[in-house]
Amino acid sequence: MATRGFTGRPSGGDQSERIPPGQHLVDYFPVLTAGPTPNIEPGDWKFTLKIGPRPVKAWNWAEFNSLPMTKMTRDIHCVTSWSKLNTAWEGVLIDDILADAGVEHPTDFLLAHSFDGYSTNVPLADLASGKAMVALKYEGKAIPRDHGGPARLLVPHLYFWKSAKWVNGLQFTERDEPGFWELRGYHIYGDPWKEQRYSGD
Ligand SMILES: Nc1nc2c(c(=O)[nH]1)N[C@H]1C(S)=C(S)[C@@H](COP(=O)(O)O)O[C@H]1N2
Ligand SMILES: [Mo]
Repeated sequence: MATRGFTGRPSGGDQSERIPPGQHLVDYFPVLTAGPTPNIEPGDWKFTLKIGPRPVKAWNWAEFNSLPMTKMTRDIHCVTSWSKLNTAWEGVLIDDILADAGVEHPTDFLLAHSFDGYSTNVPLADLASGKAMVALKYEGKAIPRDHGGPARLLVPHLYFWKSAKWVNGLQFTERDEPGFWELRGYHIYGDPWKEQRYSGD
């Protein structure tokens, strides 16, 4: 690739190479929520891991906060066409949640569930191996409530609807079961680089 000269771009390379097709860059942080924003006090917070209908482990806020913390800075891509670069998160890798529960690979698929009734499906391969986390902090601070605080899923390599806000559980499922938006016409997988916006894309 030809040198582009001293344009002051970050060492990550040309920014335009980081914007998937059909997306445009924003520098603010839009809020997108299907319903009202829930208010979850730490004392009411609980995160449950299930295999099918069977709960295998649950953590309260203090227990969850004592799990290993990992930082992750990633670009995010919303299906409504905005992308935001270098968003900085801190939280618990899905790998570390599964390890704490002593669960490895009961099935290939999961549903994430949220306090507002939202759900979204993600294959285990896209949650494990350091790819995804339950984030507890954004830009060094508690995640603002409208962005999913106190805790949200972060699956940055898929469209942002997969990053369930106010997440309160992960459930292994036998099959790839559509969640809230996937039942309403969004793509079952949602790879922004393949523009998998709607079912049929
Ligand atoms: N629980 C819950 N999570 C959710 C949503 C929602 O309505 N409820 N909206 C999704 C959609 S469509 C997007 S684009 C992102 C938006 O996250 P943001 O509001 O922090 O930008 O959250 C996703 N996670
Ligand atoms: Mo979205």
